[in-house]
Parts: sequence; C-alpha cells; structure tokens
Amino acid sequence: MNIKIVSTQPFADQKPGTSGLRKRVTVFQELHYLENFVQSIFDSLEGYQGQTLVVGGDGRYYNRQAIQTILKMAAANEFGRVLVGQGGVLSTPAASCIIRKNQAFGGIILSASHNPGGPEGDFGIKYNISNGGPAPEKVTEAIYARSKTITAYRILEAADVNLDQLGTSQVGSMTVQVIDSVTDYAQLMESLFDFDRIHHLLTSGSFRMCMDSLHAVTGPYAHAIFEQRLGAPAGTVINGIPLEDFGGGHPDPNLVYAHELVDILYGEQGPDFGAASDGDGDRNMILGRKFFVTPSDSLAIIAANANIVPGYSSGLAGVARSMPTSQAVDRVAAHIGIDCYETPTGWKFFGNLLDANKATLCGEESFGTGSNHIREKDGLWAVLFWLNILAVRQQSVEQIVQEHWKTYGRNYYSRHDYEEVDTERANNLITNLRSLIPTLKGKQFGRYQVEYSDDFSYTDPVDGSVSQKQGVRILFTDGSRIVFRLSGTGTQGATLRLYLESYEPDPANHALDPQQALATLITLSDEIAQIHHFTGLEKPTVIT
Ligand code: G16
Repeated sequence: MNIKIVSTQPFADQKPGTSGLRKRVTVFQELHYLENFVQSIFDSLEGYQGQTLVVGGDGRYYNRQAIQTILKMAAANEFGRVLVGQGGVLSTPAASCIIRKNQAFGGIILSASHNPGGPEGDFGIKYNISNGGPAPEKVTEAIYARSKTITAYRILEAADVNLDQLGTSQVGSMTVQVIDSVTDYAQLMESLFDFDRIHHLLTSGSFRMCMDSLHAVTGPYAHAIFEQRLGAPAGTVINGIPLEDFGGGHPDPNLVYAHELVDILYGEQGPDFGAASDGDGDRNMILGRKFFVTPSDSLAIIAANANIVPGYSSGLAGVARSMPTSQAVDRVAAHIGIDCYETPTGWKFFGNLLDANKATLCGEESFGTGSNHIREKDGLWAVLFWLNILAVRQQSVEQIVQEHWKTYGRNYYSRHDYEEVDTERANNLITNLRSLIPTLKGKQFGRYQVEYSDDFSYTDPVDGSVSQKQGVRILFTDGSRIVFRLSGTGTQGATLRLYLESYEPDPANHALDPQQALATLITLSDEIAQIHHFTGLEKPTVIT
C-alpha cells in the first residue's frame, strides 16, 4: 500500500457557502484544489478512522473523477469503508437516507444543486455529518480555517474503482461497496406514504401526472417510484435520463427553468398534477393544471394536511421555515397549536431542530421541503406528499390551495433575484441598508408603516450557537415584509435576493397576480434600498 503525502499550498477561496463549496468546474480542476478541500474536511473531523463514509453525487460533469480521488484519499486517511452509489450517483436525499440507515460517520456529496453543469458549468462538494444533514456552521468554519493553512494531503496510489458494478472491492485496506442508488430511498418513501392509495390514483385512468427530472439525478428514482412501483404510465417521467450537463439546461425547478413542464401543465388538456426536481433531487416545484403552488404555500399545505398522511398522522412536533420563507406555515402552526421556528437560510439550520424533535416538517421559499425522515430537503418526498393528499382528498391542486387560503388567508409572496451583480456594488447595497436600520422604525411609506427592521440574527434553541447578519428585514405593521440578502450559492459575482410578502385575509381578494398584489412593496423596496442605483440593473433577472 503506497500512501503519498503531497505538498500543497492553501487556496484563499475555499469558504463553504449556504450549502458547501460551489465553484466552476475549471476551478475544481486546478491542481490540488479538490484534494485540498477534501483533506481540510478530513482534518477537521475526529475519530473517523475505521468508520464508514458515504460518497455520491448528482452525476454532473467531474462527478466520477472527483469520486475516484475521494476514494483514494479516504483510504489514505484510514476510513474503514465507503458506500458509494452506483455510477457515483446518489441524490442528496438518498445520501442522507443512506448515512442514517448505515450509521455512517458522515458523507461527501458532490453537487452544485440547481446550478448548470458541464465542463463550463459548476461543481460542488459538501460534507454531511452522522445525522445525515449538512455540516453545521462550526464544522464548515473549521473546514475553512483548515483550508487556509493546509500544507499537504494524503492519497493512496491505487487503481480506480469500477463504479458501475454493484459489489465490494478494496482500496488499500479500505472496503468500497458500490450500492444501488435507489433501493434504500424508495423503501423509506414507501414507509411514509400510502402507496396503495397513490397507486390507485395513478392507475385509475382519471388522473394524470407529469414529473420533470430535468435530465438530473432524480430520473432513475422517479422511474422506479412513480412508473414501476406506483403504476403511472410510461412517459409520466420526462427528461428522466441523467446527463452530465443536464442536456444544457438549468436544473432548477421553477417557472423559468422548468418551462417544458410549465408549458405542458398550462397547455390544453394538460395533466392534473406536475412536478419537477433539481440537479441533486432535493428541491421541488408543484403544479396543478394551469396552477402554480408557491413553495411557501406548499409547506403550509403539507403541514395542514399531515394528519391524512400515514407517516405523519400521529401529529407534528413543530414546523420550521427559513426567515425569508413566507409566514403561511406560521398560521397553520398557530391553528394546530405547535411551535414554528424561524431559521437562517440553509438547510443545515434545521438539523438540530429535527434531531431534538422540536420540528417535524421544514421548508424554504427556495423550493425546498422536507421532514424528520432524513436531514436534507427532499424533492420526491414533497411530490409523494402531494400525491398522497390528492389521493385522499380527491380534489384538484387548485381547489386544495384555494380552500387553504379561505381558511388561513393568502400570503402573497415573490422573490426577485438580481444575478451576477458586481460583488463590491452588492456589498455596498447591503452596507447602506444596514446603516438605515436604526432610522426605519415608525416610518410611514404610503399605506405602510415600519413596525421594525433588523439584520436577522438566530440563536439555535438547541445548542445556543448564534448566526448573525442573515438578511436585512423590514416588517410593516400590517404583517407585510421586505427582506434583502445576498445568496450564498452563486459562483459568479453576487446575487441579490429581494423577498416580498403581504397578507390578505379576504377571500374576495385572493385571485390577484402576486406581482400585482405586491406592486407597492416592490416600488418601496427600490425606494429604500436603491437597487437600481447600486446594482446597475434595471430589473430582476429571475422572478419566482
Ligand atoms: C441551498 C440551501 C438552501 C437555500 C438555498 C438558497 O439549497 O440548502 O437552504 O435556501 O441554497 O440559498 P441562497 O439563497 O443562499 O442562494 P440547494 O438546493 O442549492 O442546495
């Protein structure tokens, strides 16, 4: 066994963002770049020798090469066993499921999520801890600190592992087990949902669905679960073959990038239900016939209907949402009489709440929903949850949402993104906003009066850790909100996110277009933050 100790120098830019380290593929291909980060991960962990590591990715370009490197480094760093998905593929939720099921020490997930792939696209790497969830900030900070001082990494000189062949082999004294990417995850789904009822719905002939996997990782999972297990006709899953560059598309399940699905659902004779998931399978978009369900509403509706879904019928311990996510779920929690937690953006902040059984369901405006079944958000889980609700309630998606609004009121919601803004200009905008915070309280802007404003800070109720500067929010006396923050997942310049929300209790006013309902707040946000002035952009690049 020949372990090489390779001398290296630190890279200054290996700070993990909202969800791991995301960079252009070309950056990861630089000499030692990937290796430095992987060794920094290992160096910030304790007691992993002889333990199990789970490795897999969303199948994007560079996935296979990176996995071969990681296997040799894991062996040289004395892991005992690695479980790797066949072909190097594991969706993020499946990786979380497999870490938990096998009581692994942790996992390395290779993905840049919804960012485009291919040689000129993005790549990413993140570490998940033994609960199956993204490493909390204290771990990501330790990795970053190590990446700034690293001088060498360890790698075994060994042949590549055949990732396509199921079975066990050795890399030095470490065992590598290539496992089926789908089986464990599909079994977990079957344990949570009423598959008989969903099967009946999908084979009744009166209900049609379309699932768009956007040529990303969920293709094999969706084929196995919806078509093979639940009986949906072949062709229900579209773009179901994963491609290294996602077919040139942008694997982001929203109205802009999942336009093929949107056209199908909004066309004549469209199906009853549509859904899409992202590059690594943790995000979801839910559509009815000619009807879009916002992620915030989806979370609220899932919470309100959990009692009719087997895995959740014994009640919810609580719910959690990221701060910029709309407050629709808060109303459901208040109605049921359970706690609702507000966390910073990033799934890692839900981990402690789920482990401590303070929350059962979690969700984010960024098309992410999930539960305590794993420690990642889960795209196909959300689709199955909706199918279970539809199978029991026998109503259309639109009817279910409208009844929900009638009961709880409607939280009009939209997010405006300003992408690829010059980083310094974006930072100036936020600095300027922060300086305005003390002056805003009580101020009147037309019909809106500021109730309070702050830069969101979160104290974790389980371990007491504090995360500051998580987004500038301006709350008005009528419950409306404007939130500004910079994305932590982009790879090019900065992305300014503007989140807008207003509450409408009266069903007579529930049929407005959100941009229309939020028009005054949109104007106001530019007045306060001077978005055009600072970003130089006339209008948002993406509206969701
Ligand atoms: C990641 C995080 C999410 C977050 C999203 C957007 O999702 O896991 O918690 O909401 O990024 O973050 P930002 O607003 O900082 O860009 P994913 O699906 O990209 O892994």
